[in-house]
Amino acid sequence: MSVILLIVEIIIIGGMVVGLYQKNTNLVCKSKKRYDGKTVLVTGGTAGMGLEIAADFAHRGARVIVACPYEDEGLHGKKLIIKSSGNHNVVFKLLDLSSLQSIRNFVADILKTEDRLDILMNNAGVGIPGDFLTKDGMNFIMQVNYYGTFLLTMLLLPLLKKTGTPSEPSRIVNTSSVLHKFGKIDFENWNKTGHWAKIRIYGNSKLCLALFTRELAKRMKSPNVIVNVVDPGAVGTKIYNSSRIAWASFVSFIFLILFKHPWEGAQTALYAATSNRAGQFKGEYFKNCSRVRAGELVYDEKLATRVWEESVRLVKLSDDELNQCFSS
Ligand SMILES: NC(=O)c1ccc[n+]([C@@H]2O[C@H](COP(=O)([O-])OP(=O)(O)OC[C@H]3O[C@@H](n4cnc5c(N)ncnc54)[C@H](OP(=O)(O)O)[C@@H]3O)[C@@H](O)[C@H]2O)c1
Ligand SMILES: *[C@@H]1O[C@H](CO)[C@@H](O)[C@H](O)[C@H]1NC(C)=O
Ligand SMILES: *[C@@H]1O[C@H](CO)[C@@H](O)[C@H](O)[C@H]1NC(C)=O
Ligand SMILES: *[C@@H]1O[C@H](CO)[C@@H](O)[C@H](O)[C@H]1NC(C)=O
Ligand SMILES: CC(=O)N[C@H]1CO[C@H](CO)[C@@H](O)[C@@H]1O
Repeated sequence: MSVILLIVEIIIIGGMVVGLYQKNTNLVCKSKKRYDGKTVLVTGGTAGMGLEIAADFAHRGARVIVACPYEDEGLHGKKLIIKSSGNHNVVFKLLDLSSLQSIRNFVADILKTEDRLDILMNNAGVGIPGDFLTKDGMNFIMQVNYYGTFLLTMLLLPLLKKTGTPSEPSRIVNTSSVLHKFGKIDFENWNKTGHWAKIRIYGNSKLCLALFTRELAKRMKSPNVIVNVVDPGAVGTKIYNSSRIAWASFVSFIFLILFKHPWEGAQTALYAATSNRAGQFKGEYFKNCSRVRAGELVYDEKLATRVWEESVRLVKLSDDELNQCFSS
């Protein structure tokens, strides 16, 4: 018992130190770029950092689409964004990244209603709510944080490519985490349940995201789309409360107070999406509004290619769909 208490204390004190340091030295996005007449999609733009990112783009005049799996939460988020920005061009659409079918339905709907997509903010993600299989037979955390985001990105690429131009490329921003450094790629076991500690699954999913960002940047010959990945740092959101452990609520309460505010956490993603400087990079990793080096595994090109191939197979992307992503 006392060992557990000690661990809890270490987590809390460690969290306080890291959180306070990051919060007090957090850089903010300085770009004032306007997005009138442009369209931005923020997955999970209904809570936490996503809500801040969506509201920021609404302020900048964009048409903003937010997407999450719960109607009530989505409509509530939409209302908050309209209220804070005064921009009424905000749309909510249902999207459950833990279901391949839901992603396909969502994209079909987007292609019907939207004639352009300038920015895709892959923000949605879960913490460690549980270790179980989805109805697609994949590990839930991996599917929401990685496979789902992968499929969504690939299906939207043709529209992003059509919208972007060489002088004003469309942009994709993926959200990883420092925990990708503890991730491992193990193809035999990567969609299994009961095999990993849950925090490891989260790390694996974020490592895959970072690897994919590099691989996609490499494969993307078109100058019309650029892709990067960000680490927001330690941010006080409900993501820390998704575990059903008894003290998670308490720990998450501490984190809410000590970690960055979601607005602060959103700054690096906004930087990667809007700044001219970030727009010069492809497949890179950003933190604290600066380009930094990710974990070593992220630069393993062979691994990235293998992860790419396995992912294409797992999410059942057809050859035809793949061709549409990369044909010019
Ligand atoms: N907070 C941190 O310290 C931290 C650190 C590193 C990286 N990150 C990453 O930052 C991103 C944003 O996290 P956050 O801290 O802002 O978390 P959050 O407050 O929990 O927000 C997560 C968002 O994702 C949505 N979402 C969850 N499951 C989904 C699904 N199956 N399909 C579609 N959308 C779904 C949520 O919608 P609902 O609310 O409707 O469920 C919510 O809008 C995540 O990718 C996270 O991994 C966070
Ligand atoms: C963020 O960047 C600033 C300026 O380079 C630096 O002073 C600060 O220590 C950085 N903060 C973190 C958490 O890395
Ligand atoms: C974002 O990650 C997804 C996988 O989740 C991947 O398909 C896509 O290539 C990545 N996009 C960028 C811009 O890195
Ligand atoms: C965490 O989640 C639990 C259960 O959903 C909720 O009762 C509690 O208020 C939440 N705590 C925080 C700090 O958000
Ligand atoms: C449902 C599903 O795709 N399951 C896969 C999980 O991963 C193993 C190993 O790669 C595959 O063989 C399964 O098909």
